[in-house]
Amino acid sequence: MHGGPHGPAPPDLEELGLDARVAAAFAPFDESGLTLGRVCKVAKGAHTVVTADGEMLAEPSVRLVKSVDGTDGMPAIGDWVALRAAEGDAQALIDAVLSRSSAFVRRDPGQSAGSQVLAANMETVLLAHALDTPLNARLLERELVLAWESGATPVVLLTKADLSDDPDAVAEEVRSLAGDVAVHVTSALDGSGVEDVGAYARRAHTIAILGASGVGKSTLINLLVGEVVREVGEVRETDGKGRHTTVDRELVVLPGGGLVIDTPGLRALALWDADVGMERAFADVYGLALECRFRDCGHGSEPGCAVRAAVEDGSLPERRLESCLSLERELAALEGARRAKQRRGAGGRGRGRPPG
Ligand SMILES: Nc1nc2c(ncn2[C@@H]2O[C@H](COP(=O)(O)OP(=O)(O)OP(=O)(O)O)[C@@H](O)[C@H]2O)c(=O)[nH]1
Ligand SMILES: [Mg+2]
Ligand SMILES: [Zn+2]
Repeated sequence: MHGGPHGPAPPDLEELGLDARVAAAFAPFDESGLTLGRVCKVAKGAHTVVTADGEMLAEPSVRLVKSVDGTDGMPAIGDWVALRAAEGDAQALIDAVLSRSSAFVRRDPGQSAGSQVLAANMETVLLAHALDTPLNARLLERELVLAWESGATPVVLLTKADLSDDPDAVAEEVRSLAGDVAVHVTSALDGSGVEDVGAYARRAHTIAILGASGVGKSTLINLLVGEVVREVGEVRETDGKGRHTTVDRELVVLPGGGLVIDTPGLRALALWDADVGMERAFADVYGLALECRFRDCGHGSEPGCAVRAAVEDGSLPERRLESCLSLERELAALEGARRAKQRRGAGGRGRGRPPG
């Protein structure tokens, strides 16, 4: 983590977001003599945790690894954790991950039916898209679903305004699929819009910036801090694939006292649990579905389908319905994969829940 310009004062955990909720979650661990800390860096699987005594390297304890089911119980950037102090040269051990106020979770690309927390305990999730390429609306829709599901408030950032002829047109396009989510247009070249983004990182509040590689996440963080604390990519022709500059996750302290999480560029964003997120992100579709004659209407050829009627009269873009149905199918497939995994777990090694 990068501190302010005033040298190594002992960290004030309240400045880092410690509040009554976290304190209450930590209380039982406090009684067992554990130390409270916040994960401020995750690099190649190594965790750095900031405590009232300063920063230290820490690794998940065997107890934690054994007790969590899947990866989303493992410590992620922004997590509050209970630490067991190191003995000798050993690293401190993370014994528990405290319950999260919010978490941006995707399906783990490396695991068939596991999940992965990309950032935790933030008030705002900034979804960054660059204006030098056409808007990837399908990706933005996914991001919005998971951002709403996270429990934090989504905000859309359109970066590189200097490379676009008509940022307003793209902002309009975003509004058409993001509902009443705030949209901000920024340019690192002249700094426009940056202050508005910084306003989300009020003292002790955490914001997380997510988006594809090369959209300018780290550049924006450097502008917010006022100095280069995060490496940024070279200027290059866009090849559509992006070259990943940021490979670690870091919680950066801003001069005004807020916190911002920088993450590596997203390559894939498969859905994880997202019922709440779907209802928020597709409130237009679900609102119409309430008027369908059949409660289980699939919005196909059923009679009395209010959603189809809205597509036909032009009030609901067909593309929007297609996105919603396709994400619903993805969630159904995920549910199937999870059930299959549970069955495998329940057989063979006998770790499943007892019957009944
Ligand atoms: N013209 C222009 N270039 C920008 C702007 N913001 C960022 N860039 C450039 O875009 C490139 C990528 O910026 P980064 O900040 O490294 O992007 P990132 O989103 O952090 O990328 P990853 O770390 O790979 O995920 C760099 O060359 C930046 O200088 C902007 O507003 N305008
Ligand atoms: Mg970066
Ligand atoms: Zn219907």
